[in-house]
Amino acid sequence: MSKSHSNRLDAAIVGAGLAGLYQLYTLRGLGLSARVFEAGADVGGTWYWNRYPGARCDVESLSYSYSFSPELEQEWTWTEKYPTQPEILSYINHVADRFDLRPDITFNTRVTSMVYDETAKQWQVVTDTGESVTARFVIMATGCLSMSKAPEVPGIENFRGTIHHTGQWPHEGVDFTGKRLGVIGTGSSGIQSIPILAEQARELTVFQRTPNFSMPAGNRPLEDSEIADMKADYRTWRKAQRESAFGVPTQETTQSALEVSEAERNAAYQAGWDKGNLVAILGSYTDTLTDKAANDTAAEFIRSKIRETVADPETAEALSPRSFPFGTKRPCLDTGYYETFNKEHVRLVDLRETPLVDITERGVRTSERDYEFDSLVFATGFDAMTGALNAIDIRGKGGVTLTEKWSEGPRSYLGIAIAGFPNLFTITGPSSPSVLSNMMVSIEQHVDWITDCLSHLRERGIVEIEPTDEAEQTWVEHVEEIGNATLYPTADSWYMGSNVPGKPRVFMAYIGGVGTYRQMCDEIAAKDYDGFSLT
Ligand code: N01
Repeated sequence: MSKSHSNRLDAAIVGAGLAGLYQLYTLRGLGLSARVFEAGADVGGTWYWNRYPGARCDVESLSYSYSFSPELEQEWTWTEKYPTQPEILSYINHVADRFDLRPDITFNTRVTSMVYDETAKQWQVVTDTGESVTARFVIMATGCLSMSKAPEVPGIENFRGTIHHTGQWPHEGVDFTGKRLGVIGTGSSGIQSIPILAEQARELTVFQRTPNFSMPAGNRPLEDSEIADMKADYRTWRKAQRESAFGVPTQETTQSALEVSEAERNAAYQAGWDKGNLVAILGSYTDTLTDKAANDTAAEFIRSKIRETVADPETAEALSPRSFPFGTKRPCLDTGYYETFNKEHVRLVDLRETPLVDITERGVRTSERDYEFDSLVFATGFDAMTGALNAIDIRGKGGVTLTEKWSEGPRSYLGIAIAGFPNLFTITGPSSPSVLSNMMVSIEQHVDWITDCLSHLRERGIVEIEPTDEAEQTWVEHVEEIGNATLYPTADSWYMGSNVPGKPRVFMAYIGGVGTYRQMCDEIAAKDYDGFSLT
C-alpha cells in the first residue's frame, strides 16, 4: 500500500479528513506531487476520532457528502436522515479506496514544525517520526474542532477509574454497564452521548456548566423514494447548497419575528421543531440572530418544550438556557436528551450553583459535596479553529511564528491565507464560514479555490503567493463588522474562543453566508488574485 516518497514535494497536506482527502485528489488531478501527513492510523479526521456513543452528524446525510464526483454520488446510498459516525467513516474509507488515495498518505505521523525558507521559497516540514520534507506549498486540512480539551480542573491525574474524552474515544468502544458514571459537559457531544450512556450506566451524573438549546433530530431511516429523488437531481441541490447562507438550502424569509402574532410565531417555531434540523427555527425569521427581543421569542419556545418534557420543574429550569441568545452557541440536535433526565438513575448537577472544585481519587468534588464514580466522560470540547494550527510550530517570513502573529486572535485573508506566511493555505480556516456552515460545502469550496489558484500560479510561472497586509486588515475588519451586527459576540462560546482560558476573545467565523463568501472568493481570483502579492 505504501510507496516510497520523494522528500521534495509540490505540496504537503496536513490532515486526512474530508478536506485533506479531497485536496489530495484535486492536486493529483493537476499532476502535482502531493503527500498527506495524518496523525491518526487511518483516514477520517473528526469522524476517525469522535467515536463516542451516539455520535452523528447534525447535517442531513444527503447533504453531507462530496459533490465533486457524480459517480460517487450515485453509487453511495445513505441509510438514515442523520448519518452515524460509523456510516460517515465507512463513506470516507470508501472514498479513499475508490480514488486510491492511501498510497500518498503517511499515517501515524504528526507534523510538528513548518519553517518557510524565504530564499528557496518553500516550506521545510518536519514530523514527529523524524521525517523532513520540502514543499512549495503547504495546505492545512487540520480541522476546526480537532484539538480536544479536558476540563480546567485540578486532580485529573488522581482519579483511579477510567477517563474518556468524547473526542478521543477508544476504537473498541467502552461498556459502562453496571458502572457509576459522571459526564462533564453538555455541548453537542454530551447531548448526543448522554441518552445512550444513561442506557448503560447504573448511575449517571451529568455535570452541566451551561445548559444548551437542543431540539429533537427526528432521525429515521431514509425512504427509497427520497434517495432516488435526490440521485435524480443532485446538481440542482448542490447549486442550492452553494448559494445558501449555511450550506443547507432553506426557505428564505423576509419577516421579523416581532411583526407577527405570538400564535403565528409559535406555529412557525413548532413547524421548525417538527422538521428536526438546525436551521429551521433559526431561519424562521430574519432577525433571530440579530435582535435580542426577536431571539427571545425562539429561546422561550424551546424553553417551553424543555418544561413540557422534563418532569421535575427544578431540573427543567436548570436545563433551560438563559445566559446567551439562541443560536449564538452551536445549538444541538438530540434523540431523547431531555427525556433522559426523567430517569430515576440520572441526575443533573448544576455547576453554576455548585462549581467544580477538583477531580479526586474516587470522583468529582463540587463546592457542595463529593461524588464517587467508576468512570468519567469528558465531553468538554475543543480548542476550536486555531488550536490545531497553533499546535504546530509554524514559522513564516522573518522567523515569525503563527502563535505570535495570532497572539491577539487569528488574522487572515478570507480565512484561507495569512500575511507573512507565503504559499500556505488553511482549508476552512478562522474567519471563513467554516463552522457556521455545512462543512462539506465549505471544504469543497476552499479546496477548489486553492486548486485553481495553484493551477493559475503554475501557468503564470509564479512561485510565491501571499496576502498583502492591507487586504488582510480589510478582511479582518469586515469579518468583525458583520459579526458585530449579530448577537454572536454576546455569548461565551467556542466561536469566541471563550471556552479556553486565556484565549483572545474574537469571533472566529464569517457570518456573511456561504453563497456570498464564495462569490467574493471567486471575484478575487478573477481579478488576478486581488489582495495577494504574486511573485
Ligand atoms: O464541545 P462544546 P462539544 N468545567 O465546547 C463544558 C461540533 N459537534 O464537543 O458551555 C465544566 O460545545 C462546556 O461548558 P460551557 C459542534 O459544532 C457536532 O460538545 O463552556 N464544564 C460545554 O457544556 C459543536 O458545537 C456534532 O460552560 C466544562 C461542554 O463542556 C462542537 O463540535 C457532535 C468545562 C463542551 O461543549 C463542539 O461540541 C459533536 C469545565 N472546565 C460536536 N470545560 C454533531 O454534528 C468545558 N465544559 C451533532
